[in-house]
Amino acid sequence: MKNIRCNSFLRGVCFASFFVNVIYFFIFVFVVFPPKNEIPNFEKSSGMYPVKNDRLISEKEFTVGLPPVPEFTQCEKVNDDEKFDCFPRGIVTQNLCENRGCCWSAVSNKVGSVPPCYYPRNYTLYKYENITSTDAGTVGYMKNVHLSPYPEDIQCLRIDINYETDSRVHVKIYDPIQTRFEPPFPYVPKVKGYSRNPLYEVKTDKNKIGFTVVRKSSKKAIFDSLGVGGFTFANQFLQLSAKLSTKFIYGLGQHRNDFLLSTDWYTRTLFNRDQTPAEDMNLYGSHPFFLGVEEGGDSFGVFLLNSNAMDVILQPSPAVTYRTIGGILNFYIFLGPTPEEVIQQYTEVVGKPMLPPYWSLGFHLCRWGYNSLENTKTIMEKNLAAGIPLDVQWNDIDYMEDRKDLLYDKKNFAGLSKFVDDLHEQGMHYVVIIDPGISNVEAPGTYFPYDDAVAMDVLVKNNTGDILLGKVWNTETTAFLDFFNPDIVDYWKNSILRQQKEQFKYDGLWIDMNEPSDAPNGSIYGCPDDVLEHPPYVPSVSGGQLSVNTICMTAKHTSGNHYNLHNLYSLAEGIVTNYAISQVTGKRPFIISRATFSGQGKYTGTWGGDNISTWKEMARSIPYILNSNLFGMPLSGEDICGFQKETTVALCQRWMQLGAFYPFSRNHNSINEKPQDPVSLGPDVVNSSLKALTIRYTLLPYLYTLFWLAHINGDTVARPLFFEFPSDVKTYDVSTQFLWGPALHIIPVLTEGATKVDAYIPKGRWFDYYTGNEIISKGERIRLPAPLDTIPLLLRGGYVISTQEPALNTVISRNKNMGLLIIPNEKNEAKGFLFWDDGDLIDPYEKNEYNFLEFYLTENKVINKVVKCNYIEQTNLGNVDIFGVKTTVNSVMINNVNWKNFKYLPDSKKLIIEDLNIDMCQTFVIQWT
Ligand SMILES: *[C@@H]1O[C@H](CO)[C@@H](O)[C@H](O)[C@H]1NC(C)=O
Ligand SMILES: *[C@@H]1O[C@H](CO)[C@@H](O)[C@H](O)[C@H]1NC(C)=O
Ligand SMILES: *[C@@H]1O[C@H](CO)[C@@H](O)[C@H](O)[C@H]1NC(C)=O
Ligand SMILES: *[C@@H]1O[C@H](CO)[C@@H](O)[C@H](O)[C@H]1NC(C)=O
Ligand SMILES: *[C@@H]1O[C@H](CO)[C@@H](O)[C@H](O)[C@H]1NC(C)=O
Ligand SMILES: CC(=O)N[C@H]1CO[C@H](CO)[C@@H](O)[C@@H]1O
Repeated sequence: MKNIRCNSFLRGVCFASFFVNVIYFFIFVFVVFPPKNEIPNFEKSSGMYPVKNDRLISEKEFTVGLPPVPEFTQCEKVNDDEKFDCFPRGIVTQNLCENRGCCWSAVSNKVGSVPPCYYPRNYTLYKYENITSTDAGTVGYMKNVHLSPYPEDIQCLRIDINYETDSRVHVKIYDPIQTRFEPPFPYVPKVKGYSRNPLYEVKTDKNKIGFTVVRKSSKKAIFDSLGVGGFTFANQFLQLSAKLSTKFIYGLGQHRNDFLLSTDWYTRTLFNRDQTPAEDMNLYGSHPFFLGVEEGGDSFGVFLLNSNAMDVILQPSPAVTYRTIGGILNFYIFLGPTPEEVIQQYTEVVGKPMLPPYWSLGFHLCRWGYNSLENTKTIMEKNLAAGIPLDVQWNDIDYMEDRKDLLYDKKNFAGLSKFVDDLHEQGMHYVVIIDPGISNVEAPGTYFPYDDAVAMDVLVKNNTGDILLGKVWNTETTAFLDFFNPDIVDYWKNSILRQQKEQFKYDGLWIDMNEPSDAPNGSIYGCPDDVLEHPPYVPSVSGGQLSVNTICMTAKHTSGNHYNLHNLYSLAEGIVTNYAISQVTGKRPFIISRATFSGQGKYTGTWGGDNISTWKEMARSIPYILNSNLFGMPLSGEDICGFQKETTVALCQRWMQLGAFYPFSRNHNSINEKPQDPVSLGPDVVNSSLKALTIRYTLLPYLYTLFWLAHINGDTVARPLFFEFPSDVKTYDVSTQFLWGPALHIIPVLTEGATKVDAYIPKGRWFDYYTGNEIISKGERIRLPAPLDTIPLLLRGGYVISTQEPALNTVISRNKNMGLLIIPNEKNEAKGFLFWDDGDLIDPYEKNEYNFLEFYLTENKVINKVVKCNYIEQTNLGNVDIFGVKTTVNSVMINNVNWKNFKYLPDSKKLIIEDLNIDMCQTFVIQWT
């Protein structure tokens, strides 16, 4: 074997790196001086095309061959749980297996998915040329010494391990010679310097490929890939396995499975697909991030920044295997140690969630198939008349003229402009759907969206350089906007501006079908026979092929092939739409996207897609909401009462209650189903909706404050129990209950006919929201009453929750008095926060125009602390409810002055102080005896 050194390949690097540096310069300029609202960085020549390594192949064939047949000792006594699959596709025989240099054992001790063909202990395709460690991390070069079973092994690899922060290590394995595709966003801010005292150490070994991240405090290896599995880095097959320190794994979305993921040979496939939510399928979004929680509570997170189609396999060891079909292996590992801190650290990398406009936290009503403005109006007005709080009316594609983007149906929706103006008069808002595909068959000069798109050359091209044609909602065929094209920013902004000027002034956009979805599988001409369409390894995508229900992998965007950019399409659309709307309206944007990728939450919210109206789907919506929060997209909800199939009164009654506590709360229905807005379903649904939504509206200041903390710190809004009780193992698989922040425990009824719920209540002091009754839990299941019109809610001792008098919409409620719920813990202490601003301003943090207040309870005294009061509008405190006051109260003092308007309820042990008129921006003291 000729001894080739990585060195000899590196000669070209200097030259290549000149170009790379030029590109970095542009990116740098962009990032250091971002426009007010970040616009995406588009570089026409940023090396995003997949790189072929053809020129290396002939050389390689001289120097490397298949790995040797393993010696028996390398195969024996490998635990079934620790067998890593060496033959993931096709029918394997002993011969085929051993030809790959792998071990064969058809008989395993355990039935299941134990692979019969597995990697030997010493399987290695690469050898280090050198590896050097410093205080800041490690750099190593390795060369390919054996052929993998996949074409085009990358000859030379570099591993960079950087101790970026105390709680985050960055490990990047890439080709140092030829730049390979890396996602242009989410943009990860570069770290200056390095951590001198990290929570972790990273082990490498010059004889083994991989790395191990060890938590210093527990000495546990949380992610151990050193010599584990069959590390491979071929052009279209990149694989890395690692043993994990826990089998409690969450994330790897979007999925419709249990919140706690199975480690029983379970494959999660990530590839954005227009797919009705179903178990074990790749769905609308891709989030290559997981959270691991060890018994005892130590938590960590692993993010693979890679946008190509991939399988992620969990096996009982426990261990994880990543198999992706492009890009590089770019890992960020977060050390927590609490689950909440892991999410904060993850969102530092992918971007903190946007702050939604205040009105968007109200209730939303929508359906596909109102079919006319008249019907939209009638249904909306019936619900308003019934007292249902409603902030936002929506329309689906039926508002469009012939389902054409940016045009509305002037016959059936005549008067839309006035309708929207009237909504605004009443303090309501209006949102419409928009798709990324536009009709290409209109007569020239009659449809500006297509004419402009052609003129500005912002449409996706096919393999032969013509506009790629597919079919979505349009009557004929559809062309797709290229959201990776720098000129799309102007195109989209101008189109939205023109629609707003000439048609009607919507307040937000619903970006749908942006996987992107395309009915004909690829294009109306199919897709060319190409290695991008049919890679050597196809992840377990539904339909078996990448282009099913989407555009061809060979389709061309300005910055590369769809093969690499597919999962990023919705993120690109989200970034551009967020920018365009804020430019046009001058207000904080509201966008809901169906497809998502890591970092999406910085620009848009999301909803669960086209689910169906069943009790099971309603229950499954909770893991969906919790996962969205894990992925840094707290503004998420599911179509309340279900989208497809007919809902029932019993289901919708319970679903409206649960949906009142989705961070994004919208009732939405499919065409041809009977109406499912509360009033159309009758008094029981109205009754439940009124009660639950009134509570939502009362608690909106608390919810908004949680969104602020998410925006600033990367906190979750809707939270699994174990985020607050990480050392309580019994919380790890609870996904039928959840929390808003630390303090509100939501326990929906998920079974038809049930009027009680057996809920797991973690150890501590809790209070029933409705009765004020105290519940002291030792960490046990407790039966809670749940009459049909009631969703059980518990308040957690130790917190202060800010409230406001509810109203028909938030523009009205924002003028009303605020309140405080004071919920003491065992020590009779509590604390809480309130963030308040005008609710619509872009960048209140940067502009420093907001109020931030803290509240504290100690014994029989409540005080506030004014951290900031730069937003000048009355924030009047009208009433204070104190829970768990054990003895009768005789007097109340406000700022040392006697206050008569209070009552003490001996049954519920609640002290209610009323008719206050306190400016919360002044310090106050409330005491009672
Ligand atoms: C490691 O090997 C690479 C590739 O052969 C070479 O460019 C680099 O200078 C070497 N580094 C050290 C520290 O020897
Ligand atoms: C395989 O690895 C073991 C320890 O990990 C080592 O003792 C043995 O020599 C290796 N065998 C070969 C063939 O490299
Ligand atoms: C690209 O589109 C053109 C015109 O729409 C069509 O004639 C051609 O066959 C397409 N090429 C591919 C590879 O699909
Ligand atoms: C697209 O591919 C899927 C899976 O192979 C197939 O079921 C479906 O019929 C195809 N659709 C069209 C329009 O060809
Ligand atoms: C709502 O339901 C509850 C009990 O289920 C009942 O007591 C109450 O009268 C109902 N209210 C209305 C307005 O129907
Ligand atoms: C979890 C669940 O019930 N998912 C269902 C959603 O709807 C599709 C199609 O209607 C079913 O195939 C899924 O099983």
